[in-house]
Amino acid sequence: MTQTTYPIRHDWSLDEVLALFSLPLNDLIFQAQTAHRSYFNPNQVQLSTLLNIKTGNCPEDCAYCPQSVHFTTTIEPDKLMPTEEVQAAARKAKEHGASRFCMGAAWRKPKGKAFEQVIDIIKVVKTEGLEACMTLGMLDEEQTQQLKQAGLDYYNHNLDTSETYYPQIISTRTYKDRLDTLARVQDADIKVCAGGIIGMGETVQDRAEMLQTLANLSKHPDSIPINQLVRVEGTPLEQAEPIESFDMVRCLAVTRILMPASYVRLSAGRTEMSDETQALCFLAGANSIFYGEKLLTTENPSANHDLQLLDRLGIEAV
Ligand code: SAM
Ligand code: DTB
Ligand code: SF4
Repeated sequence: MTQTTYPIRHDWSLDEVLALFSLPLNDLIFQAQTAHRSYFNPNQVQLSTLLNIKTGNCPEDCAYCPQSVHFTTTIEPDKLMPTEEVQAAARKAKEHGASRFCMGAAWRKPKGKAFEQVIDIIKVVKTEGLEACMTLGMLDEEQTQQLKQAGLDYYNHNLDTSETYYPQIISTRTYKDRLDTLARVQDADIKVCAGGIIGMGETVQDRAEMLQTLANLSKHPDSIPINQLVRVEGTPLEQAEPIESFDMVRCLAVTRILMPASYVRLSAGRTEMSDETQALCFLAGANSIFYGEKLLTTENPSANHDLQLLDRLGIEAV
C-alpha cells in the first residue's frame, strides 16, 4: 500500500496546476496513480450515503441548485426531518454497506431549535456505527464547537468554483464566507470535506484555481468531492453546455496529484456516465463515491449497479 512518500505540498503555483491539466492523458494518469498508490490501496473505494434532512426554500441563489427559493423547480420543500427518520435511514445505509452517512440541509446557516435537533441527529447516527458528515451552510465558532462535541466526523462545505468565477454563480455570499467557515471547521478539529462542481461554464483555469486554493490550505481537506453539474430544470444552469467525460477524469487526476493523501470523491453526475468512464475516474485516483439511489434531490445509480461495477473492476467497497 504505502510504498513511496509522494510529496504533500501547500505551495502549488497556478502555472504548475495548469501544466498538470495540459499533460497528455496517459502521463497525467500515470502520475495520479503514483500519487494514489503512495497513500491508498488502489483497489478500495469508500462508500458514503447521502440524505437530505431539510429540503428546499433556501435563501441562497446558487445557480446550480434546485433547492434555492429563487428558482422554480419541482422540488417539494420540507422542514427538518424527524430524528427517528434520519436514524432509520442511517441504519439502512449501514446495512447496505456504507461507512459514512452524509446529511445535507438547504440552509444558508443553521439556527435555533433546528440546530439543537441537528446535534441529536449526529448522536443517533454515531450510535448506528457510521461516520457522520453534515453540510448545513455557514457556521459560527460556537456552532462548530457544538458539532465537534456531538461527535461529528466530517463537515462538507464546498468552494464549488474559483474565486474569480464565484460571483457568476452565487450573489448571496462571498468566497471569503466559504473560506472562513472552512477555517473554523479545521480549527475545531472536525475533518474537512471540500470540493466543487465542474460543468458550470467555467474555464480550465477556474478549475485549476479552485484546486490550487484547496491544495494550498494549511491542511488539505480530508475528503474532496468533485461533482459534475446535474443540470436541473428551472435552475439558471439548466442549459449549461455538457462537459466531456475526459474533463471529469482530468479534474479528478489533478485533484489526486495535488492532494495525494485525501479521499477524492467521484460525486454527483454518475447517472450520466458510462461504466467505462467511471472506471477511468477510479484509475485517475477517485476513491470514494456516493452510494444509494438518491443524492440530495436528484438520482444516483442504483446500489446494485454500483456493487456490480465495483465487483467487475475488482474494487473492494470500504
Ligand atoms: N446549503 C449547504 C451549502 O450549500 O453549503 C449544504 C447543501 S448544498 C446542496 C451542498 C453541495 O451540493 C453544494 O455545495 C454543491 O457542491 C452541491 N450541489 C448542489 N446542487 C448541485 C447540482 N445541481 N449538481 C452538482 N452538485 C450540486
Ligand atoms: C457534494 O459535494 N455533493 C453532494 C454533497 N456534497 C452534499 C450533493 C450533490 C447534490 C446534487 C444535486 C441534488 O441531488 O440536489
Ligand atoms: Fe442553498 Fe446550499 Fe442549494 Fe446554495 S447549494 S441554494 S446554499 S442548499
